Amino acid sequence: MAIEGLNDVPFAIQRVYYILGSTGSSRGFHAHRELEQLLTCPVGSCRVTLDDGHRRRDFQLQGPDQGLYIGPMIWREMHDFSEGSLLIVFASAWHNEDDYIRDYNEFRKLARDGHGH
Ligand code: T46
Repeated sequence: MAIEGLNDVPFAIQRVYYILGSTGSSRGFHAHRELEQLLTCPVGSCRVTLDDGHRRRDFQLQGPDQGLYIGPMIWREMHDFSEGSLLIVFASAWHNEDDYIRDYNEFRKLARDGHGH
């Protein structure tokens, strides 16, 4: 699998990390103010819930031909990892805790007021 920044994804890739999934674990539960990411689950599967402050939608990720782009100010949760699954994430910036919004009520207010950035 090959991913090219500014070609396959609409941003320059500055960081890559992966999450090894195990049954029963959930991750995420936050939004990013500015970060852009592409998620792909080339091995196994997981379900990603996205929320823009107005509505929620679930995406099932399974296989290397699927990628999920997540722009700024989107709440994300990852659920239902299959045992031994591999979620690879390509990100537009280095890790920065200041970019996180970890409180859902704060996120929803900012998103609805359009003041996230
Ligand atoms: C996201 C979803 C899809 C680092 O030090 N460097 C890193 O690059 C990352 C990703 C994390 N960390 C540390 C920060 C925390 O102490 O690892 C710990 C767990 O991070 P976080 O709570 O962000 O983990 P996840 O798995 O809930 O979320 C991750 C990404 O961090 C996040 O940006 O959108 O995957």
